[in-house]
Amino acid sequence: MTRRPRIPVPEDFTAPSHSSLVAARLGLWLGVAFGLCFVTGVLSHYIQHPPGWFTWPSRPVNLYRITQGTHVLSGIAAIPLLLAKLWSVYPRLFARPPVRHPIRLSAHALERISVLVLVCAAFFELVTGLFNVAQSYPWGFFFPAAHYAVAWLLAGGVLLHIAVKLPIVRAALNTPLRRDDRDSSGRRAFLRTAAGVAGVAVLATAGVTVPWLRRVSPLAWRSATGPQGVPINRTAAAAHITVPPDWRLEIVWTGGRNVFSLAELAALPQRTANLPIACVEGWSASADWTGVPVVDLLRLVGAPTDRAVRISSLETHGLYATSTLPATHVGDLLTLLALRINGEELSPDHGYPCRLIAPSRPGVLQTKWLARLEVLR
Ligand SMILES: Nc1nc2c(c(=O)[nH]1)N[C@H]1C(S)=C(S)[C@@H](COP(=O)(O)O)O[C@H]1N2
Ligand SMILES: [Mo]
Repeated sequence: MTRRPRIPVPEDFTAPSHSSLVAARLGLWLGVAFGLCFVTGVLSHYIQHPPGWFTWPSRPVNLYRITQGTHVLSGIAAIPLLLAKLWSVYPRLFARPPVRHPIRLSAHALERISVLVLVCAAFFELVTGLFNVAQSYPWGFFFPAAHYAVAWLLAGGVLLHIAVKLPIVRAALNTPLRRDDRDSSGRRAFLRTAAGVAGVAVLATAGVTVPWLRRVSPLAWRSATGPQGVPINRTAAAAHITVPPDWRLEIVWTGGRNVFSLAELAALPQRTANLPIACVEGWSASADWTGVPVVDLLRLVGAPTDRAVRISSLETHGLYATSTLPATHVGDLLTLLALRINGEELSPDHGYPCRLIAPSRPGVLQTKWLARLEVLR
């Protein structure tokens, strides 16, 4: 007798990994990882594009380094957790809609569509984020804008999904996975493996930003190397920088203007501070920077010190040719017009003759090759 092949139903999948007890726990972990990733990501976006009500403190100096490190590492942890979760729940794909009941049928279809959107958005965020950490942009769209927009879609999808599944999740989380029970020990083993892989993935990446993990992190190639002890994202050659022999730093404010040569800046009282470059891509590295505090220079020329300052570089093109220094950072004595790094004159790639370095600020805003400061009204 030949058996007719039959489309499976969810009940056919009896492995412990497919239990709702497992799916709910993975969902909880994934929710924590996505939550951390979302909050730190939105923060990073607001720091770079501040709405009127938003202020970001300049202390502790490593604050942005920590929030952006958390962003990258929670995203990394989410990748194995998402794969484990999809493995756990894929038998649900074989659930048949209750065909005869039109309202239940459309509810079923809507739930399916929302899960599809959720999974696609999650993959999009994790994959584009991962490529960004690897500093590879094999696509035609502008990464930050797309990554930010899809984050909101994902957040909405996650909240809707949690709301729909809440009763199942509650019951599952209230059911302990007992050691003495065979099914439970299979479920525990699957969860332990998922958590273990997530932990290894985090350790393999954490060296990009945690100095003492650098040696165990194969992915920390970025932060471990670089001239004068700090990596370079964009070289002077790539940015087409030629420093004119009569270079001057220009300072402009309402009712005034002043210029300083490099020798004049170097003759002013200098301050040295240990501050990190914390790139949005996740790598970060600290150095001892020496230079003139922005606030000292503004005071010296008689410009206001309680306003935001527009920073322009010698670069004529490029997304990072200019940046805005918020008033909080302008007033911080550790916000430096740096002339030296780790006791040496800045190399051309690090921003010679003068670069901005401010505490708790994304790397993209630490403008190199300065030309002009403009105190905004
Ligand atoms: N003018 C200018 N400044 C810039 C950039 C740039 O492209 N142009 N890149 C920024 C980025 S993305 C980072 S992470 C830091 C890197 O600084 P470093 O090369 O000194 O390590 O510089 C920032 N300053
Ligand atoms: Mo960066």
